[in-house]
Amino acid sequence: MSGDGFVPLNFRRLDPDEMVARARELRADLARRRSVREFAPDPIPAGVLEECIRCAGSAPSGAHRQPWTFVVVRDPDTKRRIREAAEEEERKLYGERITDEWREALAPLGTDEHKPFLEIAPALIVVFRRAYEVGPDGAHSKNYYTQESVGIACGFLLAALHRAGLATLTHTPSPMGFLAEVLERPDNEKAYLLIPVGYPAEGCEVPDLERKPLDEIRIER
Ligand code: IYR
Repeated sequence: MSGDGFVPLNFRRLDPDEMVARARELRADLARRRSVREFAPDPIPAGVLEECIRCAGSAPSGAHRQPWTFVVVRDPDTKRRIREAAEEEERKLYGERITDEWREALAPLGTDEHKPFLEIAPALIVVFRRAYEVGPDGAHSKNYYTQESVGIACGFLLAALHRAGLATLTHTPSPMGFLAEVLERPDNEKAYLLIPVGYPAEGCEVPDLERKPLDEIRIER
């Protein structure tokens, strides 16, 4: 079917051996990705984040509404304000709101209310979910499956940043309402994920975690 807003699909079949080899290569590369909480302050080479955000923007989305905005924060003063607001929320979380069960679950990660990486990382990518759109006349139009769409886009983004040689953290200070305030985002944008990005600090260590083997995550029918 051509015309009517349709174009031919750009697709080529691969040899079976090449299919497995490509899948294995990506798997081995992504297996090395780890969430990092200690960053070096070195700046990110020009153009890298832009290409990675284009990659995120290629994700599928409900009714192709592309319901995402990626705010790149490199300004030290803005990073400081984000750190201060995040630490204020996290102090309440670790001090009062956290349950014993949650505290135990987090213990192996060694996290606490101190978030110096929010200032040290050369960039923070703050991902916003566009719950709806606002037309020029102020009328609201619906977006669809925004949680799923933005989640998939974040997956693309994390994979792209890793492939480009950068370390990331998926950080979810809770509640995250302060991010829309600090970054002066409109009411239709809801903070979804805060991703510090950069090079890992010299000597950076990460928790000794294992991934579930295939036979625990895959079922064939
Ligand atoms: N947002 C807090 C707590 C936290 C929660 C989960 I679930 C984690 O996997 C890691 C941390 C913090 O960032 O410290």
